[in-house]
Amino acid sequence: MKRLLPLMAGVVLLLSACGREDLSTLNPQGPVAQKQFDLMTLSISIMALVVIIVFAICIYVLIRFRRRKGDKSVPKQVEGNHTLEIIWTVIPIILLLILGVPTINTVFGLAKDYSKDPNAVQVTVTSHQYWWEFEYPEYGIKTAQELVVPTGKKIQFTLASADVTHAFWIPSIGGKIDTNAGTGTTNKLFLEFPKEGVFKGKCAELCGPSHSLMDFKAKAVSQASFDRWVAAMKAPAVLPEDSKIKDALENKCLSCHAIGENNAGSSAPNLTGIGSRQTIGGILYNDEPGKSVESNIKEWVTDTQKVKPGNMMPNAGELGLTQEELDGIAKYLADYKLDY
Ligand SMILES: [Cu+2]
Repeated sequence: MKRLLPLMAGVVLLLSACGREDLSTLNPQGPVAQKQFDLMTLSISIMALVVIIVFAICIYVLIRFRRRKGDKSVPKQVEGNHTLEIIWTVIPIILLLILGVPTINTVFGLAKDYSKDPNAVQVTVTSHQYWWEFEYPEYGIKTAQELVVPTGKKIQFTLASADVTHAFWIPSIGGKIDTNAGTGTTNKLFLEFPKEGVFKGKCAELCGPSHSLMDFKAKAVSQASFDRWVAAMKAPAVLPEDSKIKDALENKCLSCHAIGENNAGSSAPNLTGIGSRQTIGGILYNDEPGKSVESNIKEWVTDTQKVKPGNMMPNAGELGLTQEELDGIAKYLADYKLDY
């Protein structure tokens, strides 16, 4: 037992999702996740009840009717019993109804489409290897890796993929749903965030070598804060004062990335307000000891393949960025914060 303790402690840590944000479906933080959790609880309870009763009867029969020493007689042969047959047909039907009615109700309830609801916030999600793009068509803004949503509203997602199939999942809020590739079709999902906070999202469909690193954040804020964020996102970007850094940024970054109102490039994550994001690349935390937005941007750009193997971003060498340019761009981006 003593030897098993460390192993069990490890398993508990593993199962309790030891990251900083809750990545557990077992601790729902919104009504969608709550309904999914309730369904799980209901079906596991019913199944557990059936297992316990069946095993109890089995064990009882094995012991009570076992062949005793010296007993060579053939037991009474019984075939067919109407009462028993009715019982073991009716009980499963009742159990299936108890399981089926709420399941169908919830599944259809959660498939509701709020695309036309004027009170819902519309978000178009495009998944890429290995990052997430969030577009708010009503506001004309695009962001990446950090989804910002107001609390207390329905958030209607319309999802598709730019390359291979991924799946959008915020375990403690709800989901998941595939983002399909190449079919021209979109999937829909609505979620609700009753509480302010940061919730971790994951890609839930094996999509390549950095699949497990394809994290994102969902940041739920008050309506007033959300409105300030939208305004800040729409405000014109102030480009670096130093013309050398500005040129490097424009020529080497903005051909793929967009910043502020500069929407020239959009094949890579939108960088507007990247200085206020919690992570760089969705996985390098800016608030860890010894780390900062600036150091993480440098770490990322210096060797993008080391951070996220298989991703599409060229590294500093391939981009022909000098150390001075990299330092200047990292500092500029780190200072590019949004107030909201
Ligand atoms: Cu994936």
